[in-house]
Amino acid sequence: MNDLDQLVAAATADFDAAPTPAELENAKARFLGKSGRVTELLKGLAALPPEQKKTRGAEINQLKGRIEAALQARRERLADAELQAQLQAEALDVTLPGRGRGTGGLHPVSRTIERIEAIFGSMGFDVADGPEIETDWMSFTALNNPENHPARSMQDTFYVDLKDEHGAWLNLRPHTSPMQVRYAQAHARKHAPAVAAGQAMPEIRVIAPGRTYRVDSDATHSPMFHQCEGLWIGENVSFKDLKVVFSDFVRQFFETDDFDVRFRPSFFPFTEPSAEIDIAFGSGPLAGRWLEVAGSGQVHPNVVRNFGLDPQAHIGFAFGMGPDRLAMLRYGIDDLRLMFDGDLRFLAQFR
Ligand code: 2NL
Repeated sequence: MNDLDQLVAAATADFDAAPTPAELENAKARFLGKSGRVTELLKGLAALPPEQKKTRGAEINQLKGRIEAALQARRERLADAELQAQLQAEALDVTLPGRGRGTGGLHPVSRTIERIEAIFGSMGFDVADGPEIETDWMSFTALNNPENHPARSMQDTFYVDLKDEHGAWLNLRPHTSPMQVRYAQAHARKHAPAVAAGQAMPEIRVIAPGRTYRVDSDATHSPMFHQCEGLWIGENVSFKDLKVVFSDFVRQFFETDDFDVRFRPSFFPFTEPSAEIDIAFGSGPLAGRWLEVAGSGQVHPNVVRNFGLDPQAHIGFAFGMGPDRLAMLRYGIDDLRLMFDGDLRFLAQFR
């Protein structure tokens, strides 16, 4: 091995020992840099006689080429190693199961209202909608509430700091009845020409579910709660129809035939006669206890008149129930406040 071969071997060893690209560049400088060993050899040419210069020069250039090739080979190996290390570090196991995405769900009260709508829908009932801020006439007067009835008081009803065109304060509807009044009025207007021409008016069959507001707050009362009222008006709609419709609703809602229904005399200004509807299951965790599930009655003639209809020709019943309480009974929830706290530990159970 001559001195030039030794130099190539030394450079190759030096390059191969460099662990990083930066250290490889330092090693390169030691051989190919301004005062590197190959550069020193080239400087040495000047001292040689002209006949040796040519061959020695060619040898040194060849040596330089071999060292550069060794350098390039090491560079490529280092770059390759770096790429491999990076791929290793960023490795993804595409076979791992995903973390999944959180799924939401309908609130138990929304689910209950959807069930009520579906069941009454199957019995031909339409679904009414309407404003939550109401006039005094819609919330109280139309429903036969006397002018001095306590329900109208600031203690019982939330008022809005705005007056209607008659100078009466607007209120947050204390029940969903105003939606039915609006629905019945629109129905009466729509069919008035046909009725005037002696034709029969199509029956009114509607339910009105939605948010309602009363000044009341404890374990069993929330200032915002839900109601679902129902109204069926025709030429000959009786309490018997109410009993059939409501019993069928209970059967479908609770998915059981094993219950009794009882109508207990009561009083509401908007119905006469009036009754509370109680049910008692024959089996299950609530078996044997009478549970009050709705208020009901034959719509008062004054209210039928306020619909824009003749109480001599149109008769029917109405009922009102609380989806919040129905949801509690169906799902076995014991505190109303859980319904409106928005606690995900509670809500996630209904996904
Ligand atoms: C209750 C009482 C009831 C009604 C609601 C009603 C609506 C119109 C006309 C006549 Cl537009 N009545 N609704 C009737 C009787 C009882 O609900 O305790 N609800 C939870």
